[in-house]
Amino acid sequence: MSMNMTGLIGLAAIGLAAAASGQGAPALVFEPLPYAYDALEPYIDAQTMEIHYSKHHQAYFNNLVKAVAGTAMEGKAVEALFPEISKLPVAVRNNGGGHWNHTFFWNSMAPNAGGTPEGALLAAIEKSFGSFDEFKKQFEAAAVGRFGSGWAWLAVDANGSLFVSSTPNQDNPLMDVVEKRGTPILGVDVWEHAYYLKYQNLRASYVSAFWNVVNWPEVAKRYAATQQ
Ligand code: MN3
Repeated sequence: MSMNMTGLIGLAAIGLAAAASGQGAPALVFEPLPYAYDALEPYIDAQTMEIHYSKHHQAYFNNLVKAVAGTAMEGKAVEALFPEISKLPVAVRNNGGGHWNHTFFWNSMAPNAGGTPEGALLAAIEKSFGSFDEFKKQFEAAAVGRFGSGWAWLAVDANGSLFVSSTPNQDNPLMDVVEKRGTPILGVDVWEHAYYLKYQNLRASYVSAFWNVVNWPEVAKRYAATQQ
């Protein structure tokens, strides 16, 4: 009985992956959260994590799968769509951004993290911003100053230099619709759904707490990948 159930679930999962890609290769994957819902307590509370991941992110993913089904976009990695997102349906921009940004965000954080970056990443931050503290100030200002819903980013431009920016809604620096394009290496979600249960209207307190969960080794890996 349990083997049959497992087999059925496995088949259903393969069917979904095939339907999403159109080629049998799972181009769109709703990855498991890389830690438990309560792993980032007390900075990000378990209830917020659970709703954010299992309701908000899941909905972006489901709507993205629907938006690309039966089109030439099916089977493509979502980030492959961003350089020409201005020409694609708004549902792909919003839900493709929503899916990619959240996957990126979950992996930007880790339990027992925070502290300061090291090595080449720290050197690049100091070169572009003067100091780590000055970078934090600019990143917080971008996050707190974003009017309405959106994101703040640390990204690498075409010359390999770091910059801070913010984008509205589910846009990100990989898209051809943003003011300054680049490859993001850190991002923070400043939609109210990311912090309202714990911080209410105090977005600045949430952003300031975010530093305690930043996964700097992962950010450093992303930075190194842009320098090759
Ligand atoms: Mn969100």
